[in-house]
Amino acid sequence: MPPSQANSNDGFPQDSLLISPDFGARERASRARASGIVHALRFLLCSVCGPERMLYPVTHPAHTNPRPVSQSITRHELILALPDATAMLTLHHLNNSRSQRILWLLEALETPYEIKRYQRDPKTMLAPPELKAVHPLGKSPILTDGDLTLAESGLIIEYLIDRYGDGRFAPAVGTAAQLDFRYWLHYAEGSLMPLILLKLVFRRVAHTPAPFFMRPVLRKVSASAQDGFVDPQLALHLGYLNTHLGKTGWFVGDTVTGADMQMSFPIEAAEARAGLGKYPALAAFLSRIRAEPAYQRALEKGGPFKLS
Ligand SMILES: N[C@@H](CCC(=O)N[C@@H](CS)C(=O)NCC(=O)O)C(=O)O
Repeated sequence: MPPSQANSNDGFPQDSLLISPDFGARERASRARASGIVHALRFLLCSVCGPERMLYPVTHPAHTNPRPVSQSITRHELILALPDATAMLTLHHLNNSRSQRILWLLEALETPYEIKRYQRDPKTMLAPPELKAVHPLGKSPILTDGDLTLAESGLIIEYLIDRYGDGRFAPAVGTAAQLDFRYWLHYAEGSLMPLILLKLVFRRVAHTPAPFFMRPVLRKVSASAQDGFVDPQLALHLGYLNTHLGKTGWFVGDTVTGADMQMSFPIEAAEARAGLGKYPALAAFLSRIRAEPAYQRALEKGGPFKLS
């Protein structure tokens, strides 16, 4: 039998298109060698530059302090190189809004800031037009820091922690926990909030003022959207969060981080719009964060906070 057709111990012909166990072992060994070399190089780099630089070979955008594209710098350096780090932080705060989570972080950081307040239109619940002068979408929160104007709460949390955190409220850069941390920053607005918003919208649809003959139709549309999609999806997500929080009580690690601040708003909104009776770890999370001194100071600063 030609060697190319000889069977391996596991019965795979050696010339098979299937990858034989032997091939897998060779490939793993070669990957391990390559990764060993990469680790050794990283170690050398690390001892010269520090661990953050090792893990973030990013290019620097062309602004105040341009560097050659090939030169690696840390995310922290990027943040510190942003223009005008000395100006006062201003939070553009809308009542009863996601901005409350940023107030909590600012209070926890104990860094000086000022609040500019905006009130929702009591009928439409929309922000007043003045907020559009700060950012074209006119949504809150918006943070200004010197020449910088930042929108999106997840970004604002990352920015504040990177620039003013001194290592607090987020896991170290380059660790797996930091990926978890960023996961929750994205998840809160990307996955959970859309469902909670749908819940609010379909609840309202049922009570929209309409001619009497339309009302049963609206109620039917509302009920079938909630029963057929929104409620089962919410149950899926809230169950997932309940299991996760059941472990340490916090979203990342065993202490409060910016991830808890970001997740606080959708969980407060879920309590108001769907109830947390079936999710004891979520209810316990709310009690835990409400006991945090910085959270309480943020409530005093932000004014009444009641989601419906
Ligand atoms: N994804 C954005 C959402 C911002 C947002 O929609 N904010 C709401 C308050 S919770 C708002 O400004 N609503 C008033 C409006 O839309 O006019 C974030 O996380 O910052």
